[in-house]
This record gives sequence, structure tokens and C-alpha cells, in this order.
Amino acid sequence: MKNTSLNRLLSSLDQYEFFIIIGHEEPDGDALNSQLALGSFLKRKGKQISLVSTGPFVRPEINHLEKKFLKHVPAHLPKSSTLAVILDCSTLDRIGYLADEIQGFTTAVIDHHASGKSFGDITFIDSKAPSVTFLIQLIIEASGETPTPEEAKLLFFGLVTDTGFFRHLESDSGRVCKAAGRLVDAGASPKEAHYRMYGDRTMESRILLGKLLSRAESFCGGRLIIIKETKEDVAFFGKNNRDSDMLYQLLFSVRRVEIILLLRFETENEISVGLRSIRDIDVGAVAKEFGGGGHAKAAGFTWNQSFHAVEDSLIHIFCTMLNQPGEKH
Ligand SMILES: [Mn+2]
Repeated sequence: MKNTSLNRLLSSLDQYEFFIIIGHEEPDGDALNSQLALGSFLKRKGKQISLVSTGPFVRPEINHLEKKFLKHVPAHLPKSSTLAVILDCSTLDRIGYLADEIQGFTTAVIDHHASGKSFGDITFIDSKAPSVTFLIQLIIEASGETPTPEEAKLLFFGLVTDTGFFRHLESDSGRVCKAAGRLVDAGASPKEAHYRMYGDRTMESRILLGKLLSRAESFCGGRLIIIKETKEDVAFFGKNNRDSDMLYQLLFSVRRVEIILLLRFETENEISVGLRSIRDIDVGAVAKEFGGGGHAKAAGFTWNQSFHAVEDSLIHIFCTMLNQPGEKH
């Protein structure tokens, strides 16, 4: 990160009058709260803002936010005085159909992903930043302002979303913990954020977790775990009671495990496969072979064959990568 890129962004924020603020598809707490906090800050500076998101707002901790976002870029915004700000996206296709709607506008990109094709006219990208909300906090503070209590709550929630409530931070993250402290001083509550993130769930969602955990199977000498959510589960619990983040978190505490695969019934012709890796295996590369995508540590794809067929090929692939015999542990 060069300070020149922050300074250039700050002067653009001063210069433009209208702002279209966009985050990625299937938004999470970092994307949405970055949008909301930046929007709030710009409003305080007397700017006109439009918050836009394609949705869908699936994750339980953010689904109450849907009403705050437009589905489309408003018509008739003057191109010469409008800046489109894209948050938490390493490539333009992460904003879906909105990419077409912002054609012709000057764009600014604020992001923290390590890979991706760089795009945008003005960029403020720091791959060492734990979240985009952290970068929004730096922007507010570099302007000589302090986040309002509401902004502090939003920024804190984005930070804990992308750091797994600080679990993923290593010992070089003093600046992040200090920044979190400033947000708490400005009005954020860790207790409230924790409840928003991990609490407020239905009883059914916990029962479904229990059922899936009781069916977890271990392969490749215990380094691969597979869980299957069947058609019967979906018929009984519905898709709204899914909590895959918690399922991954619980299973990654199993000794020796490196990879977790979650196979779920979606429709008669489609199963979805979620892949997570905690060490060196690149699950993104494997997902790509099956027509999906993602990162080295988190990826997914959909498949139109039986659980059995996809499960067998994945066990074979991962046990080969892990150099382990493929039988059940
Ligand atoms: Mn993020």
C-alpha cells in the first residue's frame, strides 16, 4: 500500500458529488458494512450516495440489511460528477450485472484480496488488510475524522466477519487490534457483534448441525472430512437453517484434519460442493477442475451427478494430493 493511493482516493472523495457504492455478489458482513460505513461517512461530508448490491442476502447475520440497498444503479446520475466505488472485489465480475450498469463512470476500487486482475481508475488496495472495513476506517481517520458510533459498529462487524472474530489474525496484527480498540472506544460492542455473528439462530438450525456432525465421515488418514446434506434434510429443515460456517469451524477443530467437503442437495439435478482447506492444499484449483471457483482455502462448485460419483472422485483426488490411501479412516 502506498500512501499516494490513499491520498489520491481521499481527494477523489472530496472532488465528486455523487457516489455509487457497490460490493460483491452474495454479500458478506465485510462488503455490506464497508458500503454502509463509507456511505454514512460521505453523507456526513454532504455527498449524495446510492448503495447498490445484487444480493442475494443469504447469510443469517446480514439478511436484515437487504432493505438498505438498491438492486440497480439509479438512472440519470451525471457521469462527470459521479464516482462508482467498488468494495471487497478482486475482479470486476464479482459485482455481477452491475458491471454493465457502471459503464462510463469513473471507478474507484478499495480491496484487500491478494490475487485478481486489477481494475478501476483509482485504486486503494492493501492485501495485508484484514478486511475492507479496516481500509474504510483508515480513510475516515486519514480525513481527520472519527467514526460515529454507528459507523464504528459497522466497521467492527466487518472486521470480525473477515477475521473469524480475530481467530485468523497472527502475531503481526498489532495495528489491526489497535484499530479495533479505537472502534470500541468510538462505540462498537464486541459482545453485541459476537451475538449478531454467532447467536440469534433458530433451534432447527442447531438440530441440523447436530445431524450433519453425527454423519461426518473421515478419509485419507483423518485429513479429509466429508459431510452430506441430503434431500431429506432439505425437505425437513429447508435451506434457511443452513449454517455452513459453523459446521466448518467445528470440524476444523478435529485433530489432523486439513480439508472439509460439504456436499449438499440443491435440486433433483444439482448438488453443491463446498471445499475448505486449513493448510497447504489448494481447494480452489480442484473446484476449478469441476467448473467452479474460489480461493486456495475456500471454494465451491455445483454438480449434476449423484453424491456418490462426485464423492468418490473427490476422495481419490484429495487422497492423492495428501499422499494417503483413500479408504475410510
Ligand atoms: Mn472482505
